[in-house]
Amino acid sequence: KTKAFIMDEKSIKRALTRISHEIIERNKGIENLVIVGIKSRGVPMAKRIVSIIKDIEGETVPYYSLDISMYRDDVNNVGSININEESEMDVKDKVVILIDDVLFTGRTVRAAMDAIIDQGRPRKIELAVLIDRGHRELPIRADFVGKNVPTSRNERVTVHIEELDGLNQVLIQE
Ligand code: 3GP
Ligand code: 5GP
Ligand code: MG
Repeated sequence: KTKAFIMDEKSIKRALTRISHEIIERNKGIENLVIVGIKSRGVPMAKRIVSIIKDIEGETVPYYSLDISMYRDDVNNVGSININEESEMDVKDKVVILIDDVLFTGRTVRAAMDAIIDQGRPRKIELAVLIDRGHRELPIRADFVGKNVPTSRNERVTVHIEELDGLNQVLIQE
């Protein structure tokens, strides 16, 4: 059951544009930046951010996809990191920007940081999320947030991204 509409296509676009500007500003440019999208919906978001950064800075930042669904501490530890771009992630001495749709307990991000650090020692890791819904179980926070959405634990934030779902919107459901 839908409880509230949180973002439409335009507000998602504005949020990703703002986040792209903030990433560039915070890092004083795009030198040594690497963008990593986390599993399904973080991946098209990462691609959009790369494309917005290209429009602003004129260069394509290297980007990768990370599937940590089997890497979490609360799911069984079968399988491993799946990096589905052609090359290995080159993160050594880079500033890695992790991108995900929803930040909740923080366990996904913790697993993602583990996976990345296994590939090499980044100079810094920063986190960008479209929605922060609260309820952290680890000392993790996002550097760039599209929208803070207070939720109760049993609610679900549904994120629809055009590339996967055919439309762009964020809703709260229970
Ligand atoms: P995503 O992989 O595109 O991010 O976590 C797997 C999928 O389940 C996520 O899609 C997310 O959209 C959806 N999901 C919805 N509510 C929850 C939730 O409370 N926890 C988790 N882990 N996933 C949720
Ligand atoms: P965490 O690991 O922080 O608990 O959850 C983050 C991951 O789980 C994100 O990748 C996200 O896809 C998914 N997730 C957790 N809660 C929600 C939610 O309410 N809505 C959606 N769409 N995804 C969620
Ligand atoms: Mg996600």
